[in-house]
Amino acid sequence: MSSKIETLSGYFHDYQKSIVNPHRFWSRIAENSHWREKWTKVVEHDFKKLSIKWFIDGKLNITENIFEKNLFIFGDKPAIIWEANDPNEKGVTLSYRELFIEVCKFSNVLLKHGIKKGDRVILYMPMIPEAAIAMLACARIGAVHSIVFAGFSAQSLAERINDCDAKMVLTSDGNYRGAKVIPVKDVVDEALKQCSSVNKVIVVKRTKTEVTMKAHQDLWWHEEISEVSDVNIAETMDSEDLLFILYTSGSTGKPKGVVHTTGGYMVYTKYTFENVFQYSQGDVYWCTADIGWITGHSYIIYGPLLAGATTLMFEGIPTYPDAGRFWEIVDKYKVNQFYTAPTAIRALQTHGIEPVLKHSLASLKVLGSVGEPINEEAWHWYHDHIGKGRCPIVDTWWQTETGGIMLSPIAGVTPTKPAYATLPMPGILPVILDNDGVELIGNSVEGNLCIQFPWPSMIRTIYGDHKRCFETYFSQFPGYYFSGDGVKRDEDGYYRILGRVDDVINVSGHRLGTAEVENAINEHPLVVESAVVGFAHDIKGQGIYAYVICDMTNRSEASLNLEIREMVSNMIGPLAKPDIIQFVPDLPKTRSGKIMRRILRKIAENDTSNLGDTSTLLNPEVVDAIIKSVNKK
Ligand code: 7RM
Repeated sequence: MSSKIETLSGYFHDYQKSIVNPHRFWSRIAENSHWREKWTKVVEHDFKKLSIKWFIDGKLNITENIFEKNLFIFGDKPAIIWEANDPNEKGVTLSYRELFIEVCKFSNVLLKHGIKKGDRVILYMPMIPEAAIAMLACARIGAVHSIVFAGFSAQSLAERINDCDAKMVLTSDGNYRGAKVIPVKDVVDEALKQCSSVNKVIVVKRTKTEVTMKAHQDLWWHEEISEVSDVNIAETMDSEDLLFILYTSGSTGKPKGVVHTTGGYMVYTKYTFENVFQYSQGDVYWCTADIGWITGHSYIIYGPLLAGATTLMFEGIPTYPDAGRFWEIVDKYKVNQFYTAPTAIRALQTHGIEPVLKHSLASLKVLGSVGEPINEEAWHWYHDHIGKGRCPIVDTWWQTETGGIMLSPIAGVTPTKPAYATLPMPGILPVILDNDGVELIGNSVEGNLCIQFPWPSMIRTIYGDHKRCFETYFSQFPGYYFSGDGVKRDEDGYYRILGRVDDVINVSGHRLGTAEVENAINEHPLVVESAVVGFAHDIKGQGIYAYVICDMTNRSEASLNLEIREMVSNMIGPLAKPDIIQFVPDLPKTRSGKIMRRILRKIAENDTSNLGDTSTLLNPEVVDAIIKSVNKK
């Protein structure tokens, strides 16, 4: 059966079928993949005890579905087109056959160093082909990859390594980011001082940055790869065997290791990739995310490669050497589908349309948006100046936990509306609940976005903490998956995401927990207490506003400000640096000792005319003091 949606009535038809009989619907879609042994049952779930299983007893290997299954058809077709940070450096194109050989070789390297099915391997790598090769090699031998975005600090890297007890780390000597070279191997060295589980580090030579190679531990990628066979037989995986762990921030505590398993993730990322972007054979598809985020996993690597697509991978940043770089690349490779984040669009918007007009962009057919709400102004700019009014925009709402796209237009099929993620993908049953858990039926309602029925690529657990998974996503509204986002269903039944309803902030499409940032700030020896909230930021979507109680004796605000920002950068990474630090005498607290963030959010947004009910505050006078200290600035 072809699973391609081609018309709006076809979409409604498939949606209906998927809801009436999900077993039959997903079975038909999964049949398009290659299974070594077929599943005996499509899905079994219990959101109350938290057990979710898809394609039960199915046996497969996801890389066999990328390579062996496709080689006869796509062998010489480009799988990955890689564009370097420096526009003058020659790029690399790997055909499906060439990529397959590299993946087999690196699989053999992993095996040679004792990595077995189920072992965890951390990737802390730049956007280079070796990162894709490493991911796929892990999947091929059944090792569980956990990619840590290479902008995270040594401290964050160490926490993740220790949380999943990783045996190996894959990295590079350095990382090119625009005009900068970041010494990533040094960060790994620093992190490993706190980790005992890792016994091998494999290093790709990328920037020729000087590094120290520790005897019996550190190995060069190019040396390792030259000594192994290019034949590798893929490991047999159960549908529910772990494929990867990806850490993400929540409203409390340390980042959580979101677990995705093999069969369901494969079926869902392929299906959504093909449909949302309406990929046709021969098209060149480009997603600008980093593989350190879920978007990179599902829609640079797995979804596109499972679909036999040509996927472009870009090492650099949108503004290097200038603000026309994205558009230059679109023209250079005749990109047909382009998928990016609103923050990138807004940042480029500030450079005006000159850099855009230098390029034709005639190859573009579909534009995508992901990571945060896209404001109407950015939507129109993207639509008019990049898409020249002829490319549909797919505003795709989903999460690390959902594994794949949940709400989105189907390109060219679903009529779009600025800032709306429009309608659910087939198989997805969104419901809107009020704060008491009552379902809001019908149109023109808003509330908490929950999902009522499981879908193949959903989170299975949090690594090492199943209870936390249940508590975070399935306990607030029993029987549902709770996304943490607010949503509106308008008069046409279209969905618009309103943003997080919890203490997660979204800075340039990157998720951060307010508690995480507070913990980092509190590490400064002079800090007594802090409270962090998000505020509307023109480019980043949300900025970070920190209220800090600090011992200021003999110290200037300016120097403390710098030190605290540095502290956060060291503890988490530069992306978590507060935009504004405000030193305050105290924080507004309820009688039970909880910080009233609602009030702090309003002050950060400069909206102090109506602060709502402050009568439950233990210390209402502090609100005035904080407002005064803002005005003084
Ligand atoms: C894919 C990804 C998830 C959070 C999510 C939302 C926000 C993502 C959209 C969006 C409005 C969108 N995973 N979000 N996509 N908000 N419209 N199209 O970003 O785990 O890193 O973040 O991002 O708040 O809960 S993520």
